[in-house]
Amino acid sequence: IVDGWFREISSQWPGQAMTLKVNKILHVEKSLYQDVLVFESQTYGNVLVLDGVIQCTERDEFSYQEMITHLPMASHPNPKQVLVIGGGDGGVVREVLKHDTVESVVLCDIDEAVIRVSKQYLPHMSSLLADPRVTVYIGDGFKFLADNQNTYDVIITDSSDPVGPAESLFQKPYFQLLHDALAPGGQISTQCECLWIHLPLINNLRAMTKGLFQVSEYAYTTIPTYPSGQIGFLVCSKAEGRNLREPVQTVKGTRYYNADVHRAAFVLPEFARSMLEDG
Ligand code: AAT
Repeated sequence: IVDGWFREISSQWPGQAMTLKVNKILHVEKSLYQDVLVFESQTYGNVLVLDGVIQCTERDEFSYQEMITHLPMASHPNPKQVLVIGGGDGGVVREVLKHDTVESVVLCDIDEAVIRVSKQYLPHMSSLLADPRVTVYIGDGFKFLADNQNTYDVIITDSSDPVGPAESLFQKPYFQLLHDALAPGGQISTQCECLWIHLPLINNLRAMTKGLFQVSEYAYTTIPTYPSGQIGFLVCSKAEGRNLREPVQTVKGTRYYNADVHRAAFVLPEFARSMLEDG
């Protein structure tokens, strides 16, 4: 933080950085896994930062949390058992519980500090972690999956970037574990970075998941406080011929997501479409 401004400088997005005006620093901590910072910003509400990277702000989190959740949930015929890897702020769990079909949600985040500070400073995201349908587990998502097979209808990987504790969550063995942890007909979504900055990474993951799943698609959303104002998701299904682009569930109470936004999220600009679709 320099002169009252937080700057998100990282070699993951060379030569550019989001900057937010800080009103007040609320929490600073070195957890077992990462540097944790929470500050009150001038115009984006409270902001959670891990290892110098913005994870969410109260003003725009709904775009990301709704889209990473409802793209796989609303295109599944009957999602009952749901697993969230990462997502310790609770925002994705809040969105999962908007589906009446859901019987249980397990959240597995590696870092108890994220859950603890989110309960204190991000109540609009974390409050449903106390819902009786929710089980919170602290541990590595990779290890958790290895112990749970053939179980979940939907698995959402709401992870930080592939530098630090989430590195293994962007590699083939992890996607194999995701595949094996799904019940028949199950599907996944994963945080999958930005078309403007990480196209080669996205292309590799897309090609790899096409070999593992029956269907693999890339979709994206707009969000001011993630690098370049955009972030995408890999959405994959174990069900042959499943049309991930078409919602079959209605979702109420959203602010970004609706059925047309769902369909549009899979329509890619030509520079990305030609690379990801034509190979
Ligand atoms: N909900 C939006 C914010 C996130 S949270 C990312 C979470 O992933 C963090 O709480 C972190 O503790 C958790 N995490 C990291 N590695 C692991 C792991 N191996 N197993 C389980 N949880 C993990 C995403 C922000 C995206 C940022 C885009 N630039």
